Amino acid sequence: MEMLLVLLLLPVLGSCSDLLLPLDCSDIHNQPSGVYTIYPIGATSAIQVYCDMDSLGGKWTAFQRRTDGSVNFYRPWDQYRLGFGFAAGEYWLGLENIFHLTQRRKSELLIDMEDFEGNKSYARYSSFSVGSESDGYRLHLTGFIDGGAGDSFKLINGMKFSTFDKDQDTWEGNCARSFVGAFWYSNCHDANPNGIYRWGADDSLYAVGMEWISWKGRAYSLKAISMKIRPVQPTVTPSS
Ligand SMILES: [Ca+2]
Repeated sequence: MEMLLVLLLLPVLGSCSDLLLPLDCSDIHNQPSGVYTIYPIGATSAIQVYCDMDSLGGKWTAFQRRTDGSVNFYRPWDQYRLGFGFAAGEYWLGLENIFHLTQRRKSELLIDMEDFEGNKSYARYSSFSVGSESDGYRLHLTGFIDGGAGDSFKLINGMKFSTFDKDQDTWEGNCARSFVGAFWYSNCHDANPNGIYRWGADDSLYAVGMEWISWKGRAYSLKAISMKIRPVQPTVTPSS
């Protein structure tokens, strides 16, 4: 009888587990930092991401991660739209995924960074979202909270995303091409997280490195930087 009950319940249990697919890292409970599979756009959208379960309470979904210069970030629009790299190393999650994640859940943003002397710092914003592709993946960012790095994202609120082959910045030139990256450039930047990976202090080419100027200036390329989001009010899973 018990066996029969279990068999009868199996289809129900199966459909329940579909509903519990993690949308982002905040749906993954009591696990260490590392690579997990999330489903930002439903059951057929499985994608691997790095979840930071340690910083400031954890549950952060990294959508950008630079650690060692192993992945080339100077890429065209289509690749920034869909994502590239490796969740265990360096990657960009893709603008379409970031759009869906931040539309479905009101999110905050954390930018963690590290220099080559082992110093760490961060900046945090209490509200972060990205618009649709038809609006150029326009960024909405407010509520700066200083973690020692200062605010180098002052210029990016309201900007559209630009790559070397899609100039949507507010400068007469092409910021992505001139500063060898891809970002929500304005006229052009105070931070270049997707710029060239260089090894610390280097002023040979102006502002092309992975900079965060309010912490290390324009002639210093960071050792590591990561941009992460978390729902402002994490979804509470009803206990059974
Ligand atoms: Ca331009």
